[in-house]
Amino acid sequence: MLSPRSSPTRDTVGLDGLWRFALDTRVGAAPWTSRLDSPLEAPVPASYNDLFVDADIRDHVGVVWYQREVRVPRGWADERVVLRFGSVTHAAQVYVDDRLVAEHTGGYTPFEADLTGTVEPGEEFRLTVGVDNRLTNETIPPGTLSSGPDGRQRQSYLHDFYNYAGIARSVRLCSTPTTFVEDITVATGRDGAAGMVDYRVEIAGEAVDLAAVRVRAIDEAGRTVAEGHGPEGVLRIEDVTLWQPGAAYLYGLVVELVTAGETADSYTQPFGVRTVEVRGTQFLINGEPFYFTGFGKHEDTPVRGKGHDDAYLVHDFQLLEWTGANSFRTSHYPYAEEVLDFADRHGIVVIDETAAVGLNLGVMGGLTGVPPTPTFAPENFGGATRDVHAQHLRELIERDKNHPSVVMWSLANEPASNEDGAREYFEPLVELARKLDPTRPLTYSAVMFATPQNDQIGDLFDVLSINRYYGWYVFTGDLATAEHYLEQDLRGWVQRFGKPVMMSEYGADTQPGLHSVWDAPWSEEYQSDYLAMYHRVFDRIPEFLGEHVWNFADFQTSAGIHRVDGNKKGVFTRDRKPKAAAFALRRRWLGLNRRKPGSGTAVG
Ligand code: BDP
Repeated sequence: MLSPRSSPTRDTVGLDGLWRFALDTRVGAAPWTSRLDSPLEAPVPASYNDLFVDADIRDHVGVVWYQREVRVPRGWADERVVLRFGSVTHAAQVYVDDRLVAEHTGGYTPFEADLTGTVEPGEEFRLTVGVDNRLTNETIPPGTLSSGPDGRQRQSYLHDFYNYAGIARSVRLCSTPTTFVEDITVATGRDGAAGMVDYRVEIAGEAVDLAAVRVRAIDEAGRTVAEGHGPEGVLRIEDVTLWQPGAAYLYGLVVELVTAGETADSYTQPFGVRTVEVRGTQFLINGEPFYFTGFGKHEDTPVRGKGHDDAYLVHDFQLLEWTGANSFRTSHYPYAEEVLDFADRHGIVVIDETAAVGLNLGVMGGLTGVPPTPTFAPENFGGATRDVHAQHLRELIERDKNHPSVVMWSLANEPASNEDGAREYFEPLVELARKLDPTRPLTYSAVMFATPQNDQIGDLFDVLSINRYYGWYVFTGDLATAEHYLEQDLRGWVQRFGKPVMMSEYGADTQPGLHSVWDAPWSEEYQSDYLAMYHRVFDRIPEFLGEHVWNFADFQTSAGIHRVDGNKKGVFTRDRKPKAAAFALRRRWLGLNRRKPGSGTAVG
């Protein structure tokens, strides 16, 4: 799915701002036939949960309504009119006046509604969106609904981050010609000093048979560097400037549809020329070994929840650069498209993760990891869950396939890969991902109950990403014992699978301002010592290809006795102030990047 962009033949109108807002429990189930009768207004983009001083809204389980009026620009006669949502968490019903025009399930991927013929240029229509935050065995991520003694629904889920909901990304009204570029796929390679650009264009609409496709690649100065004709082909860019970690360079693929000698549609797709490959135990970008330094992140800020915010985007990337991070994982769901565009432009490497977090009933078994009922049983996460997971994967790859910053897909976070049924569940998803994108390696993040001895899926993937909390959830405060078991564990993965291994999570909750001369959990010193212990182990393992600390910043969680106002494993606080560990990481990563070629961060 193409990102909305204006072009000589396309316009976009932003619909962000304040919308009328109401809980369905207060206004009923069918408000789209009229104006929402509610005094509340909610900003788009933002999660709605933390906006109001009202526990009923924060804890609401079910549907909320958003509404606003939209005027279609006068000049859009004879155009195709499309409404485009960056995301609605987790399911949406979209009404134009009293007509249902789109439904979508999956809270972190975009969707569109074609309004051509439904709305009139120059006229106003009432746009109403029902937003459903419920998670079940047939949503990704999954969750469980129950009802309390007061008769109200309760939601539980198998991940710790708070289930923020709402219209968290931008909404746009877009025009395209009636014969239009529907999709573009770009894959790049190298031939000596030249860049090879494999492209495929899909077109749709009224006059598809009459339309010819013309493409050209332009460099950052706008100069044409290669040209081609037809819906598929290979362009050759002589003396190509590669997209490199820490040194981004983007070309544009200008795609034009020509009918009767006229440009019917025009769309420019940014792309970078780079290669990605796992060879032996190395991760190669442009043929050079790449060592990941960085974090698992969250889309999480005060008040806005998971709403996209450009100010935090810019600031977070500044802090990534400051710490010497060259990469991050979009734990535990696809992030806003603006984030990936920014990573493309600034040379930060991304591991792009699906929203499949919590496919693991073992977490309910606590530290024993013994599930009360098998995770992959049909009544839990069976074929229906997998179908939704597959659909989500399709939407993710379709959205993000052209981002040079995305170097690997992560299919799930901490699934019960140690349980029977895991292989049957994951094998078809791995096949699907490879079919949809043969160019990028695959990974998943392994939970602590999945060991080198009992994991059932590691051989299906290219990189083994390991989440471990030795020294935190186990051997708390005993870093010497933690170090021993961590090393044994990581070496076990290397030995069994012979694949590259990286740490996708390691971290310790830390209260800023708490200090100790002892190995005292929650102190700033403990967080630094804990990370240093992990780094000693990583540096002893040659097959190791990267370290992503959990987490970049503190984030909000659901209520729980082991969380005090959220998860505090951030190296930065929720408002992005550094804890002591941030300085320690900076020292390590800037030094490390100097030593490891291709690791990408410019050293200041
Ligand atoms: C891991 C999860 C992550 C949690 C983390 C923690 O992957 O989402 O936030 O534990 O407990 O198991 O801090």
